[in-house]
Amino acid sequence: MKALAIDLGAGSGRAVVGSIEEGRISVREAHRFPNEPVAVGNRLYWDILRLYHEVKQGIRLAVRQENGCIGSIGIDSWAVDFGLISGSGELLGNPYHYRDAHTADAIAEVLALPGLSEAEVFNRTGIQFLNFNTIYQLHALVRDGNPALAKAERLLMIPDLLRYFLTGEMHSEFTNTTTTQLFNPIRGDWDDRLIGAIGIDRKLFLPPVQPGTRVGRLRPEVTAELGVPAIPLIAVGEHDTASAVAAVPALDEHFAYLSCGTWSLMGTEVRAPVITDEARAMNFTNEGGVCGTYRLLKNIMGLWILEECKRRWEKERGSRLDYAEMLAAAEAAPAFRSFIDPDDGRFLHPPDMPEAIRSYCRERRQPVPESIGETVRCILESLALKYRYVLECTERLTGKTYKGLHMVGGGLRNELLCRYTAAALGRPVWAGPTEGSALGNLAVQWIATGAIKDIAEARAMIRASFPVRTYEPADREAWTEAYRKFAALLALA
Ligand code: LFR
Repeated sequence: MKALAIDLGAGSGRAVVGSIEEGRISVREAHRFPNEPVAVGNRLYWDILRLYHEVKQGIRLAVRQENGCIGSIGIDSWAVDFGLISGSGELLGNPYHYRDAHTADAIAEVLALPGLSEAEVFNRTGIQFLNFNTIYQLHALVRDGNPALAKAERLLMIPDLLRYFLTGEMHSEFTNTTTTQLFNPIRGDWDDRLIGAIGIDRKLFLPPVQPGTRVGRLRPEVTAELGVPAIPLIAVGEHDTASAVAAVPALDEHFAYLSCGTWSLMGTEVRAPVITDEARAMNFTNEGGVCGTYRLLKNIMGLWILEECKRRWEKERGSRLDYAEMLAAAEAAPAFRSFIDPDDGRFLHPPDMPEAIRSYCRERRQPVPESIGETVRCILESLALKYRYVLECTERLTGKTYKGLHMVGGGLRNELLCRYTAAALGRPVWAGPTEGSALGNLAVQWIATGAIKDIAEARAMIRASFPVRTYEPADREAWTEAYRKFAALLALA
């Protein structure tokens, strides 16, 4: 039976139909739509009703194109953002975008609350400190006297919310739940102490359901509107990164991955969260995974920096720029001239990304990248070098050595980045599939319906069905020297 994955990314959403024939998986995009956040004054929102409208169009088109043969639906999206639901079941306002500036100082504010400290929050959750985590967003709403919060009965993460609109049932999916930094993986439940400390009512939070759980069917109003049957929904790894990791075509039990898109998420899969002082010092996270796993990883700012530069340059030129042109200019630019720390806070949501890069280089007394080629080269080299650092941190935390790196996600289309990554790591990169999250979403649906036995079989099938391209390391000496400079610049231990 075919399954439908709704996969929402920060820039676009897709409805992807997956099929299995003779042990091979194939995918087909039934619908793609833009996801454009909306700025109102200094606030930044997701256009959630438009997204819901497009999700419905995706379901309608997929069912029509497949002659009704869609057996189940799963939804995944970015993490940490949420909607608040009233006692009468209505959405109370537009969800904020995680790049909204209201949480700029929120980590320090929360850690200054009575009884809280960095160690306390990390030991209870195992989650990295990112200022947009749900805990800090909720704190900002309390601090600012947000009126919706006072009326809220339930909190639903973005995929939970869209699923609720489709089915009328409210559930809190586990992988996304963990990204709130309010879930305690040791106790296996929401952390009452943290929820109380930020002044939030415990009633907002539903017991988490594991990926693979059946979570309702399309409600009658939806089936009537779209002219489709009452298709069941399955909770998948609803955090897109959980789905991407589920789709890593690794044949070994221990492997390192990089999910490469707007964000770069790098780490490994573990059986139990690694909650140690060392993990906290490196600001690693332990997010929930599928099939009883955890994802020990770190967020790296990723191709967002490049996408934002592109947006800015296109605005300045008044015409479109294509990636091939940008990458060719980068290759022609001089190597290792200046580096940035991609995770410097200034790159989270600056009004002018190329200027943010120039200001970083100026402050560090490095040559300032001016042209498109120089800037792109600086971004891609810096990302690749940061990957080396994070991979080595992962090895320190697990005590394992990884022979190479699996890269999945749309970012692999950037071949220059794959090449630089292999060179910076001094190890091979196995790049593919580009479909990361949508495939992991489908895999969990198929495991739930019995079409695939378990996650190991799913990964082997993905490996057999999609090309994986190997990039071998090159220019070792030059990259080793570049890493030494990069590590000194960022004062990496
Ligand atoms: C990637 C991702 C990351 C999360 C970030 C914000 O798409 O889901 O895992 O940290 O978006 O939600």
